[in-house]
Amino acid sequence: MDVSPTFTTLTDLAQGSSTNEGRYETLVSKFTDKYGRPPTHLARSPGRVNLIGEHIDYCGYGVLPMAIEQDIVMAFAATDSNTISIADIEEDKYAAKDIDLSSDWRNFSSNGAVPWYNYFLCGFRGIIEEFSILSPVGIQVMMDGSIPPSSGLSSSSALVCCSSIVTLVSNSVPLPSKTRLADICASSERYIGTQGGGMDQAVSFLAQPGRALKIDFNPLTSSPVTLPAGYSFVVSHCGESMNKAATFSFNERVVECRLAAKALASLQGIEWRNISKFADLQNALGYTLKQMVSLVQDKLHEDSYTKDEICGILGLKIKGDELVGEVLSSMSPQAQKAAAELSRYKLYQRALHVFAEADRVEQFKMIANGEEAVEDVGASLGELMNASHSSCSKLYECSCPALDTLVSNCVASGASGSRLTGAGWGGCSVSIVSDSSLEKFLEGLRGAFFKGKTDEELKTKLFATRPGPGAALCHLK
Ligand code: ADP
Ligand code: NG1
Ligand code: MG
Repeated sequence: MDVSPTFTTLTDLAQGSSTNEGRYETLVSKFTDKYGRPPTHLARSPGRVNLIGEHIDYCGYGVLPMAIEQDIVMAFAATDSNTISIADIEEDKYAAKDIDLSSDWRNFSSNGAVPWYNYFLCGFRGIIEEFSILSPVGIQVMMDGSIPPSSGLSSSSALVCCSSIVTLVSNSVPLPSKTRLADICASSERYIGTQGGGMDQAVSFLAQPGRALKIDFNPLTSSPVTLPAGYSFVVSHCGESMNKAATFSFNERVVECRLAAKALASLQGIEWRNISKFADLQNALGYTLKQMVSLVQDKLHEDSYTKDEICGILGLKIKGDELVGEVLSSMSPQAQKAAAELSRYKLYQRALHVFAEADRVEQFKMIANGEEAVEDVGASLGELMNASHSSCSKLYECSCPALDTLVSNCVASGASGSRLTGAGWGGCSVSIVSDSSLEKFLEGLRGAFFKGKTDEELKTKLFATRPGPGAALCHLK
């Protein structure tokens, strides 16, 4: 199955989105001004809001996101040069770049700040390696993004996914299935340095208008989830943002989860070298998620673990400093560096969050799809979202004071539930709000958390969202 839908007119490409009027025409004309000829195609990939299931995709557990209408769009054309020329319509923020394909462009290492075009190169590299394209053509690209960056709405993966379509089409490779593309992009985004899961790329390709998705991994599958009638999902921004690839926090959490899975395996008499993720361990034990929660409470202690203590649990007769090289050598250099610089690891708290959160995802799906009867669907989903936020904030420590304040404000303003969405440490919350409370909810936030903000500023900081369509390609005549 191709990336679908594919379109031949800009009007069709803009379907399902209220924010795109004139946007594609502007992008085409900016491309033409810069490169002296019109683009041959446009590609788009949406961002997403994750309704529940945070920091568990890379542990092997299912998540429940939906695509939003905000997206990354690229106008592009292949060239017979040996250069990728990439520009963004916000050129002051994202300076244009020419990448010589005969140079060492695969060297992604960066000290701190990550150049924005490296995300394009992730998608590009993923495709040329997967399809063994030995002499990739040059490409001219003009890009426009409407997803608030570094805010948990997955602007990075939208960029990587869009780049993969651009690379395929420019090199005349037939579009593979959406699940294959999602898998390729999940792997290739790791070139940026973060050891993420596959949620963002999967939903960007597989999204269905009007439906959230329950996405499972190994192998990648998705099934639609019905959202309750009479409720809206509202995204709001706490005012702080964080680039996950420029900081250690994201990789530190992945490392703690890997170490906790191996430590628990060893404590249960299972060969820890065969266990990478919590889901591997659960499969090996044949336990339910609730039994996994009890296992964590019984076997791990709340005090953080030193490297020496973990070596002892794993039966390794090495110095603590050698733990990372011995146990985490398959992780990215950036993740290994994050692991090495941590002196203590919170195994109990991270493990408890993951197993309980995975269980909340299952409950959310069953309640939303009417497979489990409850008195008040919106209230029950809201409770699960509140519990998820509390766990993210207290056990996983991936919130921040501004985000905690925003989430409390959302609940105080009448949301049935609210939680951070995406990786966290800043960025957005998502709230479930009954239609009868929506006006009061928006008023409450405008009058308190967002006091003093203009309507224009609020457009990207407070908006209701509906499940939108996935990635698309438009052939321009
Ligand atoms: P997110 O939660 O949005 O996925 P990440 O930290 O993973 O945040 O990635 C954000 C990065 O993606 C930005 O720092 C920037 O490099 C890149 N990016 C996002 N949107 C754009 C855009 N419109 N133009 C150029 N680069 C972008
Ligand atoms: P964001 O916040 O969009 O960068 C990241 C990961 C997801 C997932 C969430 C937390 C990537 C590309 N994305 O998302 O896989 O782990 O955090 O649930 O690594
Ligand atoms: Mg991201």
